[in-house]
Amino acid sequence: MLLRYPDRLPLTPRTPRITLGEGGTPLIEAPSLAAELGLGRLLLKFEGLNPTGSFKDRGMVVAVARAIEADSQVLVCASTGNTSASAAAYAARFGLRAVVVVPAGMIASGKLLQAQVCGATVLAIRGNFDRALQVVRELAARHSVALVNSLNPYRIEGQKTAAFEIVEALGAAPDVLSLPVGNAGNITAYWRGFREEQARGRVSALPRLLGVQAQGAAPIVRGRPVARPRTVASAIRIGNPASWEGATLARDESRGTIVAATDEEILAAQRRLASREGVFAEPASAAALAGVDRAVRSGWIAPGERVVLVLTGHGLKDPDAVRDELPPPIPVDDDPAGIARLLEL
Ligand code: AN7
Repeated sequence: MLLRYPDRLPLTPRTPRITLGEGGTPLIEAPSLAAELGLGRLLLKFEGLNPTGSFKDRGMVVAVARAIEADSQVLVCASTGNTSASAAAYAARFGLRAVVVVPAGMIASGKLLQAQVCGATVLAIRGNFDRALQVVRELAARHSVALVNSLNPYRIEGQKTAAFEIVEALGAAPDVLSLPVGNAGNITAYWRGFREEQARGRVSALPRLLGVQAQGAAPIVRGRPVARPRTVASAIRIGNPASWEGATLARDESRGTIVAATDEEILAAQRRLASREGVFAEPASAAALAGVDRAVRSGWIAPGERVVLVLTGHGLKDPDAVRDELPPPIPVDDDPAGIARLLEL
């Protein structure tokens, strides 16, 4: 990504052009869901296909490159899971130490394993993500470590490249771009990316942004912080987003909206994406579809519009979120004739 967009990212001649192969994710046509929802087109920007399985790699690579350039030895972040997996991977590959602070017992099993297997120091605090973020901010203010949360401006800069890719693929911006909102860095980044495309004359019309929070963790929808955020979508279990202002600016300038989806709607959307389109995204990502479903029903999205869903993370990161919802495998004898009868072939 640093090689692909050197003049559109905050790099200096001394910034190492590192990569784990992030970016360049596919924009996948979702014809069944488009027909069901009455949309002109529905496309899935599948960010789960980044090297650590989430969009975080786009910003992490820039933040880590600049940290290396500044001679930092230690990366620090608070995380609901994906940021820690990404920081751990880039630290492992590029010879840095990673220290990640997570809310104890609150992060998806796959994400925790990713950080551990890459050799990060994983610290679990009693308290939620918002508290973990306060802790690492204080740590970074007092010690010489590189903070790689999205408060780090290089993270947002890297993440905006996803908007460039969507414009390249479509030759225009979609009518609506839907994405989950947690700490609100990504919605801020997409808006910046689309605005930059407009400034370069690549698009005339900009998309309306549809941000989706989980009902139990919807501070922006409610207009005030949520002290004890709760949702099955652990990635976006955030009560006081760091980029709150960026999100409301993106919403208002794009004539967009930020809505809440219930856990039930999120899990149903996750199953629907997988069973109709074969794309397995984590619950937070599926919130983007739950939001579109609501917006279609309320009339905020008109029939025939062209919509892009940002699927921010891979479903395999969080098997526990779906396991209980699924029927178990059917036990059978190793007998082809019996199996054929069972299947009514
Ligand atoms: C899959 O990893 O905050 O609104 O610490 O992992 O930019 O925060 C993750 C957030 C959406 C929300 N989807 O993005 C973290 C973390 C997935 C995520 C979000 C996250 P932001």
